[in-house]
Parts: sequence; C-alpha cells; structure tokens
Amino acid sequence: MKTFFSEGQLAHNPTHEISDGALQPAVEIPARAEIVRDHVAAAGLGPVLAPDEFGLDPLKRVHDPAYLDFLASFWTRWTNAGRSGEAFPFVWPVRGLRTEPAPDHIDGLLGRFSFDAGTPMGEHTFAAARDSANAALSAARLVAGGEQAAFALCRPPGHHAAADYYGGYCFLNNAAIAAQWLIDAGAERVAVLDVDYHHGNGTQSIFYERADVLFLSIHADPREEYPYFLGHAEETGAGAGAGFTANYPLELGADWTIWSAALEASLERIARHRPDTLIVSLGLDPYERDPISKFRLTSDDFTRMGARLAAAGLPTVFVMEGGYAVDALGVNCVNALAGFAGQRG
Ligand code: Q9C
Ligand code: ZN
Repeated sequence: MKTFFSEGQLAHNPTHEISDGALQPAVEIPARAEIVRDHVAAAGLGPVLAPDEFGLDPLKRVHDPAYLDFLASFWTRWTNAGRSGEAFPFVWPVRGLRTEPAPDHIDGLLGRFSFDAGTPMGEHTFAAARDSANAALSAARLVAGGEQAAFALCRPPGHHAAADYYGGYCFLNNAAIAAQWLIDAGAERVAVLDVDYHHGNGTQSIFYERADVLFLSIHADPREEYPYFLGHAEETGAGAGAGFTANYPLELGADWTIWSAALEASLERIARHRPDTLIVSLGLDPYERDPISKFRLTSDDFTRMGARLAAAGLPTVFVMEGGYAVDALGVNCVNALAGFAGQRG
C-alpha cells in the first residue's frame, strides 16, 4: 500500500493549546506524523510518496470561499493587528448573534470561522493543511485509478472542520475533500467511515443532506465527550440525505467487544450503500493509552480493525485523523494498515 505524506505538513507546529482551563502543551504536534512515517517505512508497507499539488479548486468544492480566504489571509491580519505567536478565538456568533456582515477585525474573524478555542493557528497552518489535503487527494486519485487501497498520512487532521469553520485541531476536511473529489471524478456513491474516538462533526455536517456520500461514525457519546454538540444516534441525515448518516455513540471505556459490534453494524450499512470507494477516517485515539481519550482498544485491536475493513472488499482510502499517544501511534497505525493488507493478500 502506498502512503502519501509531505514534509510541508510538519510546518504547522503549535506549542500550546487551551485545555482544562489552562494553556497546556499542544498534543497535535509534528512528531505524530513523523513517527507514523518512520513506522510505515520500517514496516515495509510500501513507499512513502510526496503528494501532488491539487490547488484550491478541490478545497472550494467542500469549503466556503470566505473561509478559505480567512485561512489564507490569517497570518497577515494577525500580525497587522500587532500580534505574534499562536492565535485563539474567544468570541463566537452563537444563538441570536449575526454572522453577516462578517467582521473586519481578526478577533471577530477567528470567532466567525471556528467552533472551539482549543485549536492553535500559526503562520504555516494553512500551508500545512493544504499539504495534508493534497495527501488525501493523491490517495483518492490512486484508488480511483484502480489501486485497491492507499494511505493518506494526513496531519493536521480534518474531520472536525466543517464547510466554514475550524476546530478540534482540524482546518481542512481531508476526508470530505477526498470524497467530493471522487464524486467529481465519476464515483456514484462514496462511504466515509470515521473510526476516530471523537465524532466527525465536520464531515457529517458537510454531507448531511446528501444521499451520494454515506457518513458513519463510531465515537464516544457526545453527552460525555468532545465535540459535545453533534454525534447522537438520532442524527440520521436530512432532506435528500435522510438515512445517509449513521452514528454509533459508545460509552466511555468501550473495549473491542463493544467497539467491534458498532463496526459490524457500520459495515452492514455500508454494504447496502454499495459505494464505489470507502474512505476510512482513521483516528488512532480509540487506543487504550491515548492521553485525551477513554476507549480501550489495544494495539492488536487495530490489526483486527484493518482486517475486518479489508473483508468488506471495497477500494479503500485511509485518511489519518487523531491519535495522541505519540510513542504508540506508529505501531497502531501500521497495525491497522497491515491488518488490511494482510487480509486482502
Ligand atoms: N482536555 C481529533 O482527534 N479537546 N481532535 C481536547 C482535552 C479537543 C480531537 C481537550 C479534542 C479534539 C482530530
Ligand atoms: Zn479524535
């Protein structure tokens, strides 16, 4: 299986995040990608290739142009306001407040285009996020061209980013951009299965009213866990997309027995959709020793996960999402991919 990764993705290099009432050391750091890259190479999974540059057009198919303009101009606006270092929003247009007219001041824009204060942004964030999206697009194109699977080593991650807001360490929704690219390249149906510990609120919102892209997510119950405001079982899609979203919120502490039952239910729903391609939003944070998560998957369970996904028999694009136990990230990610490759033979 080929992996796509660009060194440019390392340029987003935050030092701190706002968490638990304090500025804490950032957890979504370049070392996450480096350890996965090194383990993929050492495991002989296949080559690690530089992604191609797809430009802004595939990003515009998913994201609001005003949001992309905000990301592109953020650093200039931030430094022109006399600021330096990492930016955090602190005011949001919630119930009864207006998003239009958009503010001119960078503090207003940060709130307009975000949904949490836990996601540091810096000078190189947009460039790194674009390289991350290019990795997803390169993997999608390879699979559309006939390869049975490919791995996009995306970082920064994407699944919390919606059409016009960032958050949860995510800026561009890599999985959604890949899914839309596949549709635009001629796929009739795509399925996005999100196995990250956190609900994929961004991906869900992007495809909520569409029947061509089925979205499924196995995650910690939002009553108890971030992102708190989306990901309940009764969210099943709307309008033309009614029935094309499926959520499997699980209790904190869920282990492989509980988790794999949700995986089986997801795979049944995916089989009924008959997708041309399966995109797996591959979060490694369901891991038992993840520092910010509370599921109990073991390293061997990721091998089982990969093997079970392979048995679905679909062309598959793996897109990396979260996972913060940095020392174990390489092993867990390679286990999932090798479990898949071993099952496919
Ligand atoms: N005290 C992804 O996994 N909140 N994002 C953490 C910890 C944000 C996770 C708070 C979690 C976002 C891609
Ligand atoms: Zn996560």
